[in-house]
Amino acid sequence: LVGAAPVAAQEVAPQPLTLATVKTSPLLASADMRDGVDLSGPWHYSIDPFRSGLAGFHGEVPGLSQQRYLDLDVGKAMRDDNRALFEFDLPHSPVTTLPSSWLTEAPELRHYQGLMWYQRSFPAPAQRKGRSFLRFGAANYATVVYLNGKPLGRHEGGFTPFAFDVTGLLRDGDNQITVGVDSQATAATVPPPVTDWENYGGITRAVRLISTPDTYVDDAWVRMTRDGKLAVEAHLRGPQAGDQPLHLRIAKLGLDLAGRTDAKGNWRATVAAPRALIRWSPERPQLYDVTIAAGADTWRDRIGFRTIEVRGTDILLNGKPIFLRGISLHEEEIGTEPTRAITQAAARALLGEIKDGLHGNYVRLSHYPHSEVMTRMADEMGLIVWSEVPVYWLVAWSNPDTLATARNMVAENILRDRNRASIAIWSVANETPVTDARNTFLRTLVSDVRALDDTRLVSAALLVERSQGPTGPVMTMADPLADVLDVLAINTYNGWYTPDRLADVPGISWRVPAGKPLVFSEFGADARAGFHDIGAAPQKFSEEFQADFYRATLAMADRVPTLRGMSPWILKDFRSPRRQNPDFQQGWNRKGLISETGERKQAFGVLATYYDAKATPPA
Ligand code: GCB
Repeated sequence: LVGAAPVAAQEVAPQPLTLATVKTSPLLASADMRDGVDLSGPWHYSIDPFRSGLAGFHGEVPGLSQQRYLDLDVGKAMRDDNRALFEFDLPHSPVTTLPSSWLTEAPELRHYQGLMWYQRSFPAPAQRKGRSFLRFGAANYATVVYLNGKPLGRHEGGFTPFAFDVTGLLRDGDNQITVGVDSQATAATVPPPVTDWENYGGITRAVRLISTPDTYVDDAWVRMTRDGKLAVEAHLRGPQAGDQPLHLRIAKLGLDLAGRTDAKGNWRATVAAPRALIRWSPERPQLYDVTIAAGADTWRDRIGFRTIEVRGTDILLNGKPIFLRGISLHEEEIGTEPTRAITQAAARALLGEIKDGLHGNYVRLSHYPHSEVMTRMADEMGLIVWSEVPVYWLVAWSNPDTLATARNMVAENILRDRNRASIAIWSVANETPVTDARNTFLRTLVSDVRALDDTRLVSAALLVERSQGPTGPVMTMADPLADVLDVLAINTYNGWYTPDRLADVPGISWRVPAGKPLVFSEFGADARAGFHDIGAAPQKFSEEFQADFYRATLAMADRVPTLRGMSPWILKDFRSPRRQNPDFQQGWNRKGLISETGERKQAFGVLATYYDAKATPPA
């Protein structure tokens, strides 16, 4: 067979697809509060390891950026001519339930890194008015989307939302959506190929068909400013966006603020905070129903109001110094076969372990933006959040495409979540060895964060150097990025990855910049739940060793004068292909304080007791 296209009856000249970014695509802030049809449920899927559905028959034009687009409306084409050759017959392919990783359906695909096709059909809502959007909560990692065989565009990044305006493209009755998701990380992606977590390729968050009036509120940010006022910024899109009257209302506070957009559809206003306003805090996570009415559209959200700032070495929440009693968390539900499908129940169970079990007030959502289900749950349950992008270990610092990808991720994450009171810290990176190229890259991200959000703190989890001083080990932070961060953060594993004896850990000295608050963004040790060693010096991987490690590290922490919080590594054992010790790990990183099924290890109690004492200072 020579020169025939495998999928398409017709050949179309190669043409680049539009990349969906915050600049090219609708933002649909607070999209989860909008009317729409949830396309979760059964979808057909088909593996495509050679990416033939995107390339020519002989493999020409690889990669998503320059693909030729093909008529993927295979079902229709088959009906028209059943003699045609179609290698991919999605309507007859196996079915999986989305959102989730493909390994939900096919556990043998756990380590498959490549392209997967998904397809389903759905009826367009009858009597459609206004605009329709297809919005993806997240698909990991690179995505190309077709509606009724026509390409809508592509997206890069596995953890942030993107949307396409499909108003003119829906047809009455059945519509067909086809999605190609490529999970393959490369030297240029964010994160790069080597990480310490499971990649979970797939459509991992909800896909929704969202409807709005013709002119709608595309972006809105309602917040408390650093000086305690309420401020709104809104952006309208559509034919009536310019010079449009609108109202911000918070009924419970009796607030009704009228305004008008400028010629470009933008509105900004600030008012004094109503006296009755109760500020959001972990102890009292007060949220308010907020609306912005603009023409036929009403934008909604539930928002808490608080201030977060740094003064000297203190972190102040609502003007009062706070100690962040936290833990780190991967996006994995509790259970033997997690697939990164975070439901409200899963988020509640995980955050409940932190809030009620550990007496915590803080969570580090590592190492990438978690589902909006999770950040909303943190708002509701009262947990302060560290939110992070997957700029992890060694990304291609000198590659301008990689920088562009990371910058867009930062923007997508912030624009999705800047109405969440729980989020206090935006982090731009995790454990990135210092080089000039890395410093330039990360400084760009820090200034992007500040331009998008001047009400929160900026941080990054940094590395430190260990040396031997006259009285014991010395840990030194010598990272020029520290100058541009509000909160310094350090990952430290003395006694686990270092030769230190646990008995010496409390005596370790710390040399960190003196004028800023410091948090330990990580520390931890592996333990297999149920493995005990009650000897005088317990061995690694035992619950006793992990508990001793926590005791020693907490004693060390108590001696660091600028320490203002911590998020040890990690709440729950999580899947990692790097962790193959056959006796203890079996594919899991065992640094959890609970096992994958939720069993609490001894160290859980050690941290819970420590946090309880911090939460209730002696009278
Ligand atoms: C780290 C990384 C984290 C790893 C952890 C570990 O420093 O930030 O992603 O999982 O150590 O367990 O080694």
